[in-house]
Amino acid sequence: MRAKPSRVVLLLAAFVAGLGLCLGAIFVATGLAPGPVAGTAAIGGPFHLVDQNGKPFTDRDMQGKPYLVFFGYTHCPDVCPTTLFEMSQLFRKLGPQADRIGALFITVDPARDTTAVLKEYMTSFDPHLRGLTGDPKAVDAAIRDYRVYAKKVPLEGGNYEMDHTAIVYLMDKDGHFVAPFDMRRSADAEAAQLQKYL
Ligand SMILES: [Cu+2]
Repeated sequence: MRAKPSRVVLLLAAFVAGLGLCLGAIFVATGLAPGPVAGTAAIGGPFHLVDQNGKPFTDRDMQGKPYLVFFGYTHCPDVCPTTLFEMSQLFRKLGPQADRIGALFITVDPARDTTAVLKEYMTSFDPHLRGLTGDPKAVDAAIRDYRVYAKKVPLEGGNYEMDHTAIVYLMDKDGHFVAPFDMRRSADAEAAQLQKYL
């Protein structure tokens, strides 16, 4: 285990800066303050992936449910397992409402994260959490559409880690990006926010 909080903070800062630039561009282009639709349209979108059971899974499968999206990879030493563990606590807190809310873990490492690897990995977490992988091109498209940063970092011995954006995205029932979802709160506070989007 090797902690890299500074890296995560940097990635978060890069994302926020990118979002700021993006909103700024919209502001300049339209001459209007960005509204909720104009400002959020650039994050997320249709995707065509495969879940941990090998079934095709697209954004349409989430229609009618608010959902969380988190990008990562199963070999991640710290950030991913921690985030998925916290998400599992949140889903336990939601009780029966958890069935009306989704959570997607999309791999940034489809070469290693096959459906079989994801299936085994996801057994460690709440069953409402769904692991998604797929054709590398389809995964790349999702990474791009969510403006995720993901980069291979070679390790000694031929292995590698992935540096990646560690943001949890909150999407509404229509699949529109709402805001980054703050996982540093209590599960109660997180659940209260999600319930507003049911
Ligand atoms: Cu990770």
